[in-house]
Amino acid sequence: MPKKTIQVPTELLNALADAQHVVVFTGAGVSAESGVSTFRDALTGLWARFDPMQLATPEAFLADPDLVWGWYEWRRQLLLKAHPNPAHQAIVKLAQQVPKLTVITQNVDDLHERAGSRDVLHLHGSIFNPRCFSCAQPYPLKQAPAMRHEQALPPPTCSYCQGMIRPGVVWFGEALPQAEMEAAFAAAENCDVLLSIGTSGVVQPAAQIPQLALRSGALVAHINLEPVSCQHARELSLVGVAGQILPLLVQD
Ligand code: BJW
Ligand code: ZN
Repeated sequence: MPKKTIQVPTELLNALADAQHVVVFTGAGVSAESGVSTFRDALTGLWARFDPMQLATPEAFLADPDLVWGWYEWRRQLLLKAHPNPAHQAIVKLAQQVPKLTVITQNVDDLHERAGSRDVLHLHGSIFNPRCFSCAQPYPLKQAPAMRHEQALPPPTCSYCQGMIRPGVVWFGEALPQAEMEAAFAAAENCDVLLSIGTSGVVQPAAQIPQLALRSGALVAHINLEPVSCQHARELSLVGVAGQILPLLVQD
């Protein structure tokens, strides 16, 4: 299929050229072209096949730890095989072309880091940093048996308190990590341009970040497969895949 021609608004290119501080705020869509499933896309999203309330809450983990741990182990193994895509790479390049760039992600993968981004603020934790459910002691991941599909797997046990090891992600009803949250909100309030990439913008409190940037006078550009409704004069929607649009925002 021929690639769609995308016109980047001059207003955005000019704002990026003049910006002192750019914030890149990402969601699952930025990793979609790496083969990582999003959550809410109608046919391919994880929540089309799995019930978030049975997998992504502390109550679900306590009710069926093997189901939840096995599901996350399966996703972790898929992520180990994935590679950063042109969107992750363009963000690294953009960081070299502006005085300051902060990456804030809702993703639990490490594809920004593997592309070369530094000091990424992970609002929803990391699938690679499990910890004890009882005493929060970090757990060094060991190689698990290879999985070809999702399957139940008992979680390992904490060597300090014998508690169950849980995935290091933020589940529904849990607080976001405070330091990351404060740094992310401060960056949004102090940036000139915010790029909101591949997020449905429905999960709180992360969804407030573009709004905060707008209220602080920044230009906000949404980059998404779907048009994003823009209520503000300094808000733009660029429709298309992130891996095609992001490279158009950086110089070769
Ligand atoms: C592309 C593309 C391409 C595709 N290019 N674009 C009412 C009821 C119950 C709860 C609540 C409620 N109202 C508010 C809440 C709270 C809740 C919440 O917001 N729920 C809403 C869903 C209703 N929030 C919380 O519970 C948070 N905690 C909290 O509020 O705590 C309060 C508290 C304070 C103090 C003490 C204690 C508590 C925590 C939220 C945690 C979210 N966790 C998850 C799972 C992480 C672990 C895991 O990976 O399994 O995080 S949910 C899931 O959604 C994941 C994501 O990070 C997050 C956001 O999703 P994202 O990234 O936007 O993905 P999608 O799939 O939604 O969108 C992808 C987009 O990309 C789409 O728009 C596509 O079009 C686009 N796209 N391909 C460009 N190639
Ligand atoms: Zn423990």
